[in-house]
Amino acid sequence: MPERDAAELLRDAKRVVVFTGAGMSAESGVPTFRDALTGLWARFDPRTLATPAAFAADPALVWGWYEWRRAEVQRVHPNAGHRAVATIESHIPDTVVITQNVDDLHERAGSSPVHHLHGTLAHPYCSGCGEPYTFPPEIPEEPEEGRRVAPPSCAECAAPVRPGVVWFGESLPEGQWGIAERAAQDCDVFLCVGTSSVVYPAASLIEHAAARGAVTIQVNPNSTSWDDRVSFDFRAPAGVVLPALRGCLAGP
Ligand code: BV8
Ligand code: ZN
Repeated sequence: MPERDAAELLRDAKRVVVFTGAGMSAESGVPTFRDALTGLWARFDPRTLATPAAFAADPALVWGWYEWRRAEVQRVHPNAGHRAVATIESHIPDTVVITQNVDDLHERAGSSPVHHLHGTLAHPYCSGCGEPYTFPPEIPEEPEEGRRVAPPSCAECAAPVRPGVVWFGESLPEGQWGIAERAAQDCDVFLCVGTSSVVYPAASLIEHAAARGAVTIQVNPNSTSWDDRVSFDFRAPAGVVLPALRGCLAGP
């Protein structure tokens, strides 16, 4: 039974990487990058909106999009998949959680630290001088269809504050990328959950792990370019497979 074999390998692993993408948060109600945008952003491709050029061209449109996503993330909750990751971490101390997601659902499920390769919605900063910006405490009220929201101005230099995420064409946070690359090269088991594996350099991590002979486990209800290259390919939602794997960890 593949789950048991994969779980046995997971249970005997010393160093584990859990690498996640938008699919990890799908069962919490956070749309993936595959899901068409709605409302004000329906006519945009997220890959064009998540760029410095889009922010320069129309800061209120882009800031409004991120405020809408931030409000949504604060409305939803971690799912069974997020919770299973946190439990796997408690069973296997040398587990490194690496995500492409800008939400804080892994942290809210108890995972720590979580290495965000593409930044987070929680840490905006000034687009001019880089000064960190602290959001007011209240949860943003964003209309379902979204709206333009002028970004706040930096207290230091008055330049517009930008979302604390990595946009296309921008380099990844060096520290986080270094940790991720080393972990992928050193792991025994690489769990790849809810990602289409198309955005680089993040998508190269599984290549590092596979090249080093790690056991690679894909969890995705849909096909990706890794289907016939991984050790185990679980074609099902994260919220189903990860609790099953965690369940096997407890041992007979
Ligand atoms: C850079 C933050 C250069 C913002 C994001 C090599 C080859 C080709 C292109 C490139 C290359 N190297 C660089 C590029 C360009 C580009 C890139 O990769 N383009 C792609 C599109 C071809 N990369 C970059 O621009 C990167 N920067 O290279 O800089 C540089 C170098 C030096 C100096 C200066 C510059 C930066 C990329 C980061 C961009 N920011 N996010 C924001 O969120 O708004 S990327 C963003 O999109 C996400 O973070 C994520 O990474 C990606 C979406 O992918 P996924 O997470 O996989 O989600 P997706 O929706 O695609 O798929 C969801 C999956 O889940 C599906 O497979 C689905 O089946 C599955 N699923 C659904 N439900 C479930 C599920 N799975 C499990 N359970 C379920 N229930
Ligand atoms: Zn500034």
